[in-house]
Amino acid sequence: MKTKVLLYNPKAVFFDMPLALLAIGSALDQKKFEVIIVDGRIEKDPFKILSEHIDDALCLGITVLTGSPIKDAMDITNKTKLKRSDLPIIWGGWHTSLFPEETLRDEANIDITVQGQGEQTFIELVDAFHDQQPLIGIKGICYRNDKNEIIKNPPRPIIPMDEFANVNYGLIDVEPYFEKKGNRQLDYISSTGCYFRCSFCADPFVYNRKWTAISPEVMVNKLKELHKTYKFTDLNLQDETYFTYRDRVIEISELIIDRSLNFSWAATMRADQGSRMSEDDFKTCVRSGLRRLLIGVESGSQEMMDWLKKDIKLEQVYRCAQLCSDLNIAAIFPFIVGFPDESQKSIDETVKVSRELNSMHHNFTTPIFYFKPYPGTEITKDVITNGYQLPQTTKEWSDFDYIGSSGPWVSKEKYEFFEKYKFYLKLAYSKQKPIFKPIQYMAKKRCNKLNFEFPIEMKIANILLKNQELS
Ligand code: B12
Ligand code: SF4
Repeated sequence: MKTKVLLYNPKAVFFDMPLALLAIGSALDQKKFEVIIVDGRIEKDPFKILSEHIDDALCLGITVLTGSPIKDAMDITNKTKLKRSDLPIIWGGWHTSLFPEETLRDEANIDITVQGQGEQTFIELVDAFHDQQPLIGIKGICYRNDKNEIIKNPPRPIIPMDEFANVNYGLIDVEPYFEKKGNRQLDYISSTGCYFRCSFCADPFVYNRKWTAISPEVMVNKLKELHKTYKFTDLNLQDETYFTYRDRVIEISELIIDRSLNFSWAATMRADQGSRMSEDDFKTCVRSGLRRLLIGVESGSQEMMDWLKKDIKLEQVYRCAQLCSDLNIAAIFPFIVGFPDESQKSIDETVKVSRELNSMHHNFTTPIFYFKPYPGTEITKDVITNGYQLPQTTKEWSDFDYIGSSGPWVSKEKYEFFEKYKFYLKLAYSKQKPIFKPIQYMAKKRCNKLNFEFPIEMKIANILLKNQELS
């Protein structure tokens, strides 16, 4: 009889496959353990499903991002403990990588937190529970000892991804994800970590600027198998920086072409990496199915980019944009505004560059986010020194909402300006039906003059969208 291991993905927006749980669940010895993944985003009553297994499970592992997913993770944790107080509950993922001890300090029902890459750590934890061994030597965890003291074990150095077992998508039913996404898009992760040092990003803290990836041959063999089994039409590469090594990306693309694997794919690219690739390299990617890139710009001001330690030049962004436009590759160029003490000049430059990029191709978008201090980043340390108070407890972190809102550094006027600008920018340069051409023409004029007075089109769109929601 196999021993049951329960895994839970909290409720969240969007329906990306639970790659973290697939990774740690697949790493376990499948002959010894029965891995049960429950996804709060897919199931109507996830706790009901978990309840059916709690009595004879070995442990429950939950993956946790900072923000609202903590609420649901806490709810499931507390309900599980009520049902079975001796079941070890482990939280892993980005939040507990950034707050290892604090999470245990605040929440008595969580027994262990995991930091960084989780596969090997989870193998060792599950074996320790199974064999009733102590947790003392397990790297990359934080736990309570017999005296109820919180102990933080040494970190676990990143392990090459090729050393782990293949990810077993059979641990989930992929069809509900395809259905929710509206297409047969498979999420996949081919690398972990990032070598860079952007000061607004948590990655350098969690992975210590290390990077590891699945080698091309192994990856494409796996993709071939997955393609045959799931007949996906699009591959969503969730890597932080898929284009870290040009040679690896080209080898993967050539293998996809050689094996006649017929699907499109999307990935994240840094502009410096892209600008070092030749046009032929881009063409090879397109022939292998590349349909969309996400290229973080963050700011239209080179000075601001340098302050963010982005290590990218604006010319590199434009070179990538030109190649994408020429080769008909869709592109998303995200920006951030509202950094502490950001000058009007920097904001103006972001407006200018986002408009220019948007106008280069109807399939280019430039989402503009407001800066919010993410835990663990260098800028966050600065804003704390200058008096900003971050949430203090796990409960407060669960109320911290990144999406849509801005920090105190954005005035009401600026916020309103950007909300209007974003609306008109999208309208001005995206593909529109002929009937909307006159409105599109007006939107372009507004964006060129930055005149958003009497935003009648925006009001009508809001009314229409509201009505749509109600129906
Ligand atoms: C898919 C994704 C999402 C999905 C959520 C997926 C889900 N499962 O719920 C969606 C689209 C909803 C999302 C939203 C957001 N995301 Co997001 N997202 C990602 C992305 C691109 C991939 C995550 C993934 O699957 N990785 C692959 C797996 C294998 O890696 P992993 O999750 O790190 O898991 C490993 C370890 O962490 C550990 N582990 C993880 N869980 C567990 C659990 C246990 C029990 C154990 C033992 C180990 C363990 O082991 C795993 C294998 O090594 C990452 C970037 C990245 N490449 O990781 C960003 C990332 C996680 N997102 C991030 C952010 C900032 C956001 C947003 C705030 C973005 C925004 N501005 O809108 C929002 C809001 C999040 C929220 N609060 O709701 C940050 C993390 C911030 C944080 N502190 O949590 C990341 C790292 C991007 C970044 N560099 O800034 N995101
Ligand atoms: S923003 Fe991207 S490139 Fe910069 S450190 Fe984070 S993951 Fe790396």
